[in-house]
Amino acid sequence: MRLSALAWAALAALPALAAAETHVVTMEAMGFRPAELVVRPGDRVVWQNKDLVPHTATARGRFDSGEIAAGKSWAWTAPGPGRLDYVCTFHPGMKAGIVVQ
Ligand SMILES: [Cu+2]
Repeated sequence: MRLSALAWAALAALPALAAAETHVVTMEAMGFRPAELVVRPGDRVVWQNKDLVPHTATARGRFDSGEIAAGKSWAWTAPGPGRLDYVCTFHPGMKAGIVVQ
C-alpha cells in the first residue's frame, strides 16, 4: 500500500507531537541549576526553591513566578521557540536562561 502525500506529511510532523516533558530547575545556594536549559514548546519547567529564602523566576514581559517561598515550587509551560533570560528579582545576581527550540 502506498501512503499518500498527506499521510507522509502527517508522519513527518510526529516528532512535534511527542509528549511534553517536565524539566526541573533547582533554586539553591542563591543560584539556578541548571543555569542553561533547553526545552521544546509545550514542555513544563518547574522551579523548586531549596533555599531558606524566597526567590522568583522572572523574564520580564514573558513570565514571572512571583515569590516562590522556601520549599515551594512554580511551574510554567514553554511557548514557541526563542531564548528567555530570567533573573530572581530579589537577588539580581541570580541569572539563568532557557532556550525553547
Ligand atoms: Cu532569589
